[in-house]
Amino acid sequence: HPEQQYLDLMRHIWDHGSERVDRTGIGTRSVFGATLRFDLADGAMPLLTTKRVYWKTATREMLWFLTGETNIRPLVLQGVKIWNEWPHARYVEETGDELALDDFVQRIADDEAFAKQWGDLGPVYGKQWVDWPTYRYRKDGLFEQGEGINQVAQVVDSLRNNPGSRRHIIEGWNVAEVDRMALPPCHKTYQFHVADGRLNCALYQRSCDVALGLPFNLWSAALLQRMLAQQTDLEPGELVWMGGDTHLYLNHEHLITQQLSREPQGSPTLEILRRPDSIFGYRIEDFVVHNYTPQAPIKAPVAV
Ligand code: DHF
Ligand code: TMP
Repeated sequence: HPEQQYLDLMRHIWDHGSERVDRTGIGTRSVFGATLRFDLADGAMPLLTTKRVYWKTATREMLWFLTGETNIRPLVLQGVKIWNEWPHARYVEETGDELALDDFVQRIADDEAFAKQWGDLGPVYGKQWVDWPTYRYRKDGLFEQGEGINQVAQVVDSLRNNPGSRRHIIEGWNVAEVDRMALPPCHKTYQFHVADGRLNCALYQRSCDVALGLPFNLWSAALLQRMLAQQTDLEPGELVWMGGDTHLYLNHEHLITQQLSREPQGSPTLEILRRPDSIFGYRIEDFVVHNYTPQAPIKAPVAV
């Protein structure tokens, strides 16, 4: 079963990873460099069955990236909670107001001006993907802002018009702006590749929370690949995931023990019900998952 790769990676890190102190203070066991491969033929998706993965949440996040949005408010209004901790931490730190997370999130939902001031993550994925900033010199020697670059639109264009290219890349790591991001991009580089009428995708993830982040990241990468394949009339090919610092947090032991005691079951597939006019035209209702009968969810705290 393809999911066995994930479970083997988890077991390997837990048994043999180097224990190290990390930014969050929780501590991790970590290996450097890991690869997973998934064949997306016939609708197959890397959706874990050994615990329930909230693929609709991950899908909403992906659609939010594609809008170029970096404020959590649209996610909050859809009930998506996965980015709430980071603006909340910044709010508490900068104001000294010990507002509880739930109250902070409620205020983001209710108060647009508050959300504008405190809900933004900085120029993260969405911004870099569809509006990478450019600058140009004016005649008088001063800089002015040029037009933003839509990397996603450019990749659709290059896949259609120059499929043999080795430059189909979407990059999140804007060196000049990383210090203004709430979290510098983890899934930082996507490269696409066309061979034999199939669209392959490689994702390089510089830092990977294997228990909480990776199940989402695998789904999302495959989803993006499927949408791009549909838009460019290619068959979905292989997803190659590569991790840099690939780790398990020490406070995830209960999740790890429980998940490693389970066996993968069934092969979920994704159906896309409609073909929108553009890569930016997808809606949550367009996606249906078949054959997904996961085992119970396993909750674990996210390291902030
Ligand atoms: N920080 C850390 N330490 N790990 C992450 O995975 C992570 N991911 C981020 C931002 N910062 C991060 C964005 N993605 C969850 C999943 C993905 C995600 C953030 C959080 C998460 O908590 N998942 C839970 C609950 C899902 C839900 O409530 O919908 C899970 O059980 O999958
Ligand atoms: P770092 O910036 O210090 O590497 O911390 C980021 C943490 O978030 C790290 O544990 C990796 C994790 N992460 C994922 O695994 N996937 C994601 O998509 C995101 C945003 C974060």
